[in-house]
Amino acid sequence: MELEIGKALIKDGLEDLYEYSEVDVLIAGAGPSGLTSAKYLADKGFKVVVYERKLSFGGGIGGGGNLIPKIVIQEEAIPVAEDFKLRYKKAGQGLYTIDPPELIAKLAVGALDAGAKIILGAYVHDVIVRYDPNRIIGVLWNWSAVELANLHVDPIYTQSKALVDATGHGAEIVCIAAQKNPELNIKLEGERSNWSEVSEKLVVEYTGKVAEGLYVTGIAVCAVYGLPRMGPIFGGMLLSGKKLAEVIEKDLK
Ligand code: 48F
Repeated sequence: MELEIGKALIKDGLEDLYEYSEVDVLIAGAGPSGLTSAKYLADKGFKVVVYERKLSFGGGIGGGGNLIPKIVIQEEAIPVAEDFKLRYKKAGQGLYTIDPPELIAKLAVGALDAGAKIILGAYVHDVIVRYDPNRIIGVLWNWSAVELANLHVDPIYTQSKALVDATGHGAEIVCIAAQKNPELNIKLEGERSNWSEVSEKLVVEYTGKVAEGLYVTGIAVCAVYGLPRMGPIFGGMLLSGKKLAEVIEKDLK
């Protein structure tokens, strides 16, 4: 039986990696913004893969606000919450609370049921770039275990029409693209201090294309465009993920 177990996972696992080495949309990060955009993009018929550095999804959701087991969304995000069949409770002027485990689970189920592929324990290490015209055409990725063990193991490639930075506060992918490729003319402003009301609106407004083939969603938008952060309110993350799916749909169709 052991032989069959090993063969089953090697065959199907490697077949999946082969199948997803070329995609329409590659999303780095399975936090709220990445999972939301994965669902809406897969719903629109795009081939979507999400690479998540950790062995679990949800990003910053699990810790709630200050480890208090609730997160907050605002009225504007209720339609997205409904799309994911989330249960929410009114908690004051235009604000609603959600249990973090429910948000994590239902965002992931939404993305998976729509047809997105999620690969856990894998991180985006670098971008693949072409010039004249300047564009990003994919990534180099590797297993997080390799990164943690500090091993020198070369990463491999995934080709994408659209690469999405949903990596959170550090905007890791946009940083790498900007630092290694001055030709792309990407200027990183750095995240500013908290102003929830303003940030929740601006993060959605600025969600979109950073360079040809490269997009940003979620809190990473703040780091790229010098916007204030917002704390444990997540409506902007959901709305940013949804908006990004619309932007990419327009660009790819
Ligand atoms: O940090 P994260 O939850 O980003 P987000 O979707 O949401 C932000 C909120 O959680 C919160 C906030 C708003 O209220 O301020 O912080 O913008 O999820 C980012 C995910 O990306 C993974 C990381 O492990 C996390 O799960 N990640 C980071 N770098 C990489 C990565 C990488 N290079 N490759 C793959 N995954």
